[in-house]
Amino acid sequence: MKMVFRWWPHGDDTVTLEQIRQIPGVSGVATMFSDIPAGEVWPKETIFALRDQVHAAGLEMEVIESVNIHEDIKKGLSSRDEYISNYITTMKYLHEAGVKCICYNFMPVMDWFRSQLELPLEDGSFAMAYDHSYASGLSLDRIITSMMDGSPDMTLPGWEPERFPAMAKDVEFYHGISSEEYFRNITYFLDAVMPYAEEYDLDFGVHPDDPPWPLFGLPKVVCSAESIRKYLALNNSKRNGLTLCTGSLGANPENDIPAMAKEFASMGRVPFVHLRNIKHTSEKDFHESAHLSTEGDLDMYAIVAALQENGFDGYIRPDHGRRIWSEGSRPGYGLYDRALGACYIQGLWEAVEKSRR
Ligand code: DNO
Repeated sequence: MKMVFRWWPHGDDTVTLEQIRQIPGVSGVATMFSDIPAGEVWPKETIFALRDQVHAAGLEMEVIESVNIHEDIKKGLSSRDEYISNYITTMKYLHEAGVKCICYNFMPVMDWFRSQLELPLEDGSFAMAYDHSYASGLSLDRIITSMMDGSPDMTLPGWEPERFPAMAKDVEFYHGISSEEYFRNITYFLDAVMPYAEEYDLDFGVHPDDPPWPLFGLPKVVCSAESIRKYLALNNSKRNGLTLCTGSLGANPENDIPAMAKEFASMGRVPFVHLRNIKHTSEKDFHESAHLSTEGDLDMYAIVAALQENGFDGYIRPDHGRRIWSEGSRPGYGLYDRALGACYIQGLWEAVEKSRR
């Protein structure tokens, strides 16, 4: 297992590489270029310059989160071939720079969604929250402003402002296509890309839908054990894997996360894990919590044990943290609470390892 930490380059993060280097046990970053629009080739020199910067700070750059998929690929338009070809060129350059794992998602139009970015908790910290009746009643304009309100200075991952003008039209487009057709578009992409993932030694981890149920009338892709099985079977390459995001999948109390960790890790199809905890306030309402099992509804020990006992040998990163100690940062991506999470997860990992001897 390698512990990594999500980080944005080019001044788009309040956290520095030097700070990340001082978190015990963290070997590298999961990073991306948020300033390059989806569909464009990532220039080789830009990738290499970033790799050198990360290495100079004493860290590795083996995980990319994310190389985003252009909407035309998701929609299955004829222009997709060019975007897929660009994607493959980016994969080649990433491989040449030593990257081993690509996290991506196939959520139509938008990435993860929260109804509140700064819910005050009893202990004086702030966490991101989701209220289902509020979210399901939102208009698209309101969706965008609600995600932007709490993040005035930085783009939220998956919510890059240049995408906003097309969002309303895109949502409408998906209302007109069936889930079968959407899955055919995914298969087309995977069939084109997986042979290169093998050639370039790159593990792909699709990120689950967050929240893991239908919202805004958009097709849902990866939200339950059954849908993960379906996704992995779309292309049988071992490189076609899952980013096991415990907080995304765990938002549905019916999802048994330790069982999922066991099933998919034992298949060798989990290259990357996002570990975080959440606390339900009702079946579909929740807020994010500190990583500890005692702070949320997920049994983090059971998840770590299931991963380790089933041969997981990939990357783990602490996922969203709360805002604590008055830190200003990207929502969910401050230094402090994620650093506490990284240490806690490593404590669990060591405990499981020693108890198995
Ligand atoms: C949210 C993240 C996601 C994730 C993408 C992967 O904080 O976990 O934005 O990076 O879905 O493509």
